[in-house]
Amino acid sequence: MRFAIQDNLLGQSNYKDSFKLAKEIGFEAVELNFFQKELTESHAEEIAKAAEISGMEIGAVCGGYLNWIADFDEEKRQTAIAGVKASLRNIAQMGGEGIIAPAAYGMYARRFPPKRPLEEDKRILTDSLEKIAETAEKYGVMFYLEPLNRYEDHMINMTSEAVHYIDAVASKNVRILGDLFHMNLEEDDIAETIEKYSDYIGYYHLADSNRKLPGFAHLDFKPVLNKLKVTGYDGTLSIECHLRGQTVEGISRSLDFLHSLVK
Ligand code: LER
Ligand code: MN
Repeated sequence: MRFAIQDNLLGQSNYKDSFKLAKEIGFEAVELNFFQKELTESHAEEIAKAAEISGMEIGAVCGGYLNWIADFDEEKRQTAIAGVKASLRNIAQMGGEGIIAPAAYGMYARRFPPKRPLEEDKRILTDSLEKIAETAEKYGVMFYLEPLNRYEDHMINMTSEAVHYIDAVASKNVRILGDLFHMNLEEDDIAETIEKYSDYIGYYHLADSNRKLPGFAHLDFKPVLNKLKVTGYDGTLSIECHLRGQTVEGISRSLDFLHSLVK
């Protein structure tokens, strides 16, 4: 397994400095945060150059497209699919791992009267994923479907709910992303989920219980990292969190904490 961090947490103004700093701290890869932002060819060139100069690996891109792949609005959904496809091509060119996307984000809450029948939700999302899978396979990059907690996404909150789509799409280039912050809110037992769905989960986001740096709050990382170790997880574990005033020193302490648990 390799540890990564999202570039925006490093507080630098360009990719070259971000990658250099991530390397100095001890990360093996950097994940790019492109939340609701398209990743263009020129971004890809700049990122590839920064990776080459710094000797840093490129993780996945979180975002890289506009709207949501299960958007209620058909035109917006098509824009999201086209954006994901274009970014997948650029990501392949820059040597990145793939793209990360939830089904939907902040669109609707299950407390409201149904906006789209569940069966229609499923049909729409499966259709988006099938189209995306084709492109991911063509370019040899990954698409990671990310369950989010109930306050952010009304469609997929638990790993078990995402499994249905991975089976339906049946592509080796489509897998689930397990985000510990969301898992901590939604799963009964994170370690058990990791084991049960080890063939489905291909990437992790790391954050503590309050979505701050791992090791700074009360999520018990020991059984989680131990389970990843014993199940032979060999993918990326990428820090995606908010900072509470911590800078390089805090990030460094967090990485040391994570390393100490997988020794
Ligand atoms: C949003 O809460 C999140 O976890 C991101 O990784 C969205 O893809
Ligand atoms: Mn996440």
